[in-house]
Amino acid sequence: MIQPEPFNAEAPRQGLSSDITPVGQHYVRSNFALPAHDGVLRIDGAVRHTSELTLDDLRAMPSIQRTVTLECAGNGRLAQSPLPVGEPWGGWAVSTARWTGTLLHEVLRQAGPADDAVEVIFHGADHGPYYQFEDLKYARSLPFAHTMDPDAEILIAYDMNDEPLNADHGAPFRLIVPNWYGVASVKWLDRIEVVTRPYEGEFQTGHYMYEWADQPHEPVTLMRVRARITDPEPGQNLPLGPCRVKGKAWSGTGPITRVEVSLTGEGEWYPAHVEPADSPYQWQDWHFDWVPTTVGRHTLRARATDAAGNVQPEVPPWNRLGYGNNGVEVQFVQVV
Ligand SMILES: Nc1nc2c(c(=O)[nH]1)N[C@H]1C(S)=C(S)[C@@H](COP(=O)(O)O)O[C@H]1N2
Ligand SMILES: [Mo]
Repeated sequence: MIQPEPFNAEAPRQGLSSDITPVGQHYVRSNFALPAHDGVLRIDGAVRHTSELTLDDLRAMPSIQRTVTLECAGNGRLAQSPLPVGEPWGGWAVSTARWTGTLLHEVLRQAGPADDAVEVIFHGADHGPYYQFEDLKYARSLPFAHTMDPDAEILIAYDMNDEPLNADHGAPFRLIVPNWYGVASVKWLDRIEVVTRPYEGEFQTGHYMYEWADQPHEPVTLMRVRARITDPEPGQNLPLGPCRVKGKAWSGTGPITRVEVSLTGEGEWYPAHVEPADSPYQWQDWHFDWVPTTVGRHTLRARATDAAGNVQPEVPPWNRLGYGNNGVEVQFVQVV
């Protein structure tokens, strides 16, 4: 657990052992205390028809179900050096759930967005003190074209793993934005506001920004390609003989096409077996059969490549708030 109030927790190791993370094991990232939500979703701003939808209204619309891996942009912050500011996430702020909901673009189309719309702001009901702000509400925007793209399959979700969304994950409804870091998937959604100017709120331009040393700052968007070793555990004792190294890999820019494993620091990489994706937005299993021939300490590294050609770097560029750390992990095991 990162902190009890507001509750923030990584997934336990078992949360990455199957395709779907059980609800009680899914990581939780909440910036503020659990909010009261009046059960109404307002759709307003630059639209022809302002409307108010309830959970029943959303459930009455056509529903779709998508399995989506969410990762916090701060996942892996602890492994960056020097240590950036922010919650000390290790490497388990990533999980996968089956989400059921209404397609965002259909809800927006019914509202009749203005021709000069440029972005859509998603407001959460949660709020509280935040750095220099006495009482800030959680809100993030997406480019208008992305929200209206049927292929983006952005959901207003109300069920998680076939159960009604619980309080920690955003009841009664939340946004789910496939391929993007979790920050875009606004929980406790209570207002969808179409705007004709770029949104400049704190969660858009202050936090959840890559503050590069030598390039203009930019908001975090798509999840970066990454592999995790889930078995064996770090420091685990293994008997001499065949061993299956297992893990998960995911990316916001296309399916994983390759995972390689290295057994020394010298950079000889061997191909792992990668399972095809069951669906486009979910992590993939990989494994590597290894036969250690000497007792003692051995190192393991895993490196993923995605369909867009992105490869995990050894050391990703450092940024002040420590986002998007997809550096190759090093772990050791003891062969005894
Ligand atoms: N309203 C609201 N939505 C939010 C947040 C929040 O603090 N408030 N946190 C975001 C972040 S940073 C992440 S990583 C995901 C986490 O979703 P989860 O808690 O369901 O895993 O929710 C996002 N949506
Ligand atoms: Mo996050």
